[in-house]
Amino acid sequence: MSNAKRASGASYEADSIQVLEGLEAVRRRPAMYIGSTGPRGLHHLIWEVVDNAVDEAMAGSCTRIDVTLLADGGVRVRDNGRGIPVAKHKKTGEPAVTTVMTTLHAGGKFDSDAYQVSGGLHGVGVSVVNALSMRTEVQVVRDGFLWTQDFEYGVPTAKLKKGKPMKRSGTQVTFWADPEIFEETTEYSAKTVVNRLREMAFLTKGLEIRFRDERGEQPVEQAFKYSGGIVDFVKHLNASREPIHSKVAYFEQSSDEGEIAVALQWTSGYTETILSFANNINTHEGGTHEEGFRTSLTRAINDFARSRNVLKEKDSNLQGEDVREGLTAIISARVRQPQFEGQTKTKLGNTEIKSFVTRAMNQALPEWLEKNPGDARRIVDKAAQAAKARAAARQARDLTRRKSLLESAGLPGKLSDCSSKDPDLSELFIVEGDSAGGSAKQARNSEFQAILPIRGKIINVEKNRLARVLQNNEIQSLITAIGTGIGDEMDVTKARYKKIIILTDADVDGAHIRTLLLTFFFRHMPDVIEQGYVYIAQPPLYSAKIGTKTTWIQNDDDLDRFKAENEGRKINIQRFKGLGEMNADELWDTTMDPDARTLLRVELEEQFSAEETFSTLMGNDVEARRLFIQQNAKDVRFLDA
Ligand code: 0RA
Repeated sequence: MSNAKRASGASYEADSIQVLEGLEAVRRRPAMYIGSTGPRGLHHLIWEVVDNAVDEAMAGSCTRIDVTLLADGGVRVRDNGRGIPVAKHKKTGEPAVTTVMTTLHAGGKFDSDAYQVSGGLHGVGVSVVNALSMRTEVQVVRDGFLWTQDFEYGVPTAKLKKGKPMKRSGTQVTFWADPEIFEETTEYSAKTVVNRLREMAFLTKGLEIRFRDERGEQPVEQAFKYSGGIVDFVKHLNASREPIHSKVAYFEQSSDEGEIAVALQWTSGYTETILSFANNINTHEGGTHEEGFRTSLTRAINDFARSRNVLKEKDSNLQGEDVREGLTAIISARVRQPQFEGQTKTKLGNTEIKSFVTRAMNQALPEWLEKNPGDARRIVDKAAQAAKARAAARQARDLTRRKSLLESAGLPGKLSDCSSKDPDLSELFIVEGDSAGGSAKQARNSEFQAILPIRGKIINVEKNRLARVLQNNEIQSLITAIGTGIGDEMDVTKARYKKIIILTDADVDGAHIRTLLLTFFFRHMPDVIEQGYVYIAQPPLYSAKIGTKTTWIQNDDDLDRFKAENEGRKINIQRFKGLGEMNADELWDTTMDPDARTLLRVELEEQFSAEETFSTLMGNDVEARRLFIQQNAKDVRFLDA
């Protein structure tokens, strides 16, 4: 049923055609507003309302948020903020709350000073939640009274009602997602909600967020409140680790560009856990705030190491990865007009933020190191050890490489292996199609890059028994080439490559093959994903030629930018349809050269259980599938920075 049709039955105010058009647009293309209509999009409804409440907290007007999953499938979000204004809205002549609930993009605050989330999928406004719900009830306490209004499919069923006198203020939004939009499921995952609420509480110091799940036999409750904010976040992440200094380092600074807060603590382990956020959005793909932080950190630790003679004059600098070994850090930036870029719009693009963060950290980090010389010494010693270990590992690898050069029997015929036998250095490109495989083979650096062409669609491991799967030639080659074995017997330390790179065309078929491969890895070689060995190559979509100079362009946004930058010049733009259209040199320059390429690392998201994710992935929803692949990929360009 169309929105307009529903409105004629449900609305007292079907005259507001503009409203209907806005809501109709949301209902027609929900994925444009909330990313997908799968589980991720469904949960997005909750985030949208909670984000608004958290904005109130950041404005200093809200101390508590309650999120309840109701037994009947609805969600209630209540806050003690200022309450959505109820006075007449100048433009629409109706109560502001009605406008906020029914007008696209009017959902945000009216003041422009706030650090609002724009771009990305957040910040689209509560009207989107309303439009995609079969029913919504809003209660506002403001100006001394309770105010209520109900909606169906985004359309008011009656005017805003003034209720009894009430003190204080706040907003309560209760909504029931429309199962005709969320066809796959309207069931929320408590785990997903709890994780996000906890994260929000960490990021908003002092804010109390309570969760209640009333869907089971017994209600389940959890409350989050962290007076230490991101310092507590770091402690939480390090709870099962062994810190090498007791106090979490914390820095914050604000300026015209925005605000930055960083908390960090090193542990005796080897993993690096750096989580970054911009306006409370997890910037999985990193960006300028993270870059600025990394640059400063490497520099500060090196400077300190030199000043204390841990590094002698002849020693080369500690590398970023040495410095970050065992580090747990949270970077939280607030930016007035955030630009979210990247495959999943989770990469902060504001260039002014990089220099702002670098400036702030270049001052704060050395100060902290000087003030805490004992801690600083342990940190620097650890980094120096990491650097030594790195050098020693390389030597050991070189030895084994020479030894095992002779032992390459039993490998699949289609594999063009690399000469290196050192997994740390070796890369396996799994390439779609024989012709692209041929180009890749020509293009590669055969020292460390192996090529395995995959022909056609590989078998769907979700839909076939293992025995059958194992008869498949492509799968056999894959298993032998990688060397870990599969299932219970898999031994990830036997991996012959620590980069397994999927290189497929940037079209639907390519995406499908990539999905099949990822599913195979997930089901039968989960450790290679967990270890972070699996990557997705990023061949360019366009080449742009000005005179004799060719620029490779990854996506439409970049293309627009390039056009704008070169206005007035004659540009010859070519869109690649597939890998086959690129010659070997082009493939090397754009996609395979470690110095120039961008790889996306595939990571399983913690928020959704893996089972859930893969059922989405292998369902029929192509949109949701594409989202998984992109959203679980991490831009690894900066890992080496
Ligand atoms: C518009 C303006 C103001 C607040 C809000 C909307 C608001 C929206 C939501 C959604 C959930 N909880 C909310 N709380 C507030 C600013 C109000 C003012 O300036 O007084």
